[in-house]
Amino acid sequence: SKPSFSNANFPTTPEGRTYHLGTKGGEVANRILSVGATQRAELLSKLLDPPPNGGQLFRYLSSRGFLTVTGEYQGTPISIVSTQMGMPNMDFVVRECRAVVEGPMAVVRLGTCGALQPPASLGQLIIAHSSINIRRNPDAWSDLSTASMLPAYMFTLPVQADPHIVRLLAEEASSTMGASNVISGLNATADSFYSSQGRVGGNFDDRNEGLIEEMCEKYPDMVSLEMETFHLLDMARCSGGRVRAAGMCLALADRKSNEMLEYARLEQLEVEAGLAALRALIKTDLD
Ligand code: R1P
Repeated sequence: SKPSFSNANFPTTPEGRTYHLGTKGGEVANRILSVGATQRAELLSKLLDPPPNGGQLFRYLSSRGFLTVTGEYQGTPISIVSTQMGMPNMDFVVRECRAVVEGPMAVVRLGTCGALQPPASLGQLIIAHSSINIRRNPDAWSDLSTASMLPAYMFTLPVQADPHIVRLLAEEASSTMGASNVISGLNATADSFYSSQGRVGGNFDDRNEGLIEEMCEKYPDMVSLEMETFHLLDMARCSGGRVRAAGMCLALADRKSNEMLEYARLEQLEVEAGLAALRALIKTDLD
């Protein structure tokens, strides 16, 4: 049967389950690893400590497809949350986890991304020391006579990741993956996998043929392109210090050469990067 929700401002069930993630107090740890794919959440949940007495990890798959797995890593409570794709989904994850967790929180995103320009290359783990947001500006397509003067894509100012977590991620990832496979730089979070990431195709008037070159020219240290990190960092910035956050991504695509990483290699890299994320999360100072 469908649960009933009250309070249209922030809907919850009578027992306090949130509207989209479906979790309630006591089910989510204050250290969270956010990953895009449910399969990645399942894979990384195998790295958590085996529950005592042959028990099971806490798992909740919401009707909207968000999976939360909660357990411990080396004795410290951790939740792994599959966040799906894009900024609205990251918004649900940060806000609805924040609503059910007590005390300070740390959130690390482990995603996949496109490698934009050197030193980024395929298969690397790219840690975002900061991120900008790139979005398509629909007004540029309006019927107004002035529309052609508007930029088709807009770039925000950068928002910083938590420097303490970034440092821990870099240290831990260098040890699980090898320092030469880990870089850090400016990330860009786009509002589309296609238009605002400079992918060109014939079906839509995207006006993005020069977008990749424009990004590289404007931001020489921009290394990764994906769809969530900026919003996570922006939410942390607006949390009054109650959410500390950082994001990192495995480079699955090379946006200059158009090469893709062999999928068979991804799982091993996800495990190595996932271990680094878990180790950094348990070392994160939350006081
Ligand atoms: C697009 O294919 C998705 O992959 C990347 C992008 O940010 C977007 O969510 O990250 P994830 O692998 O974490 O989903």
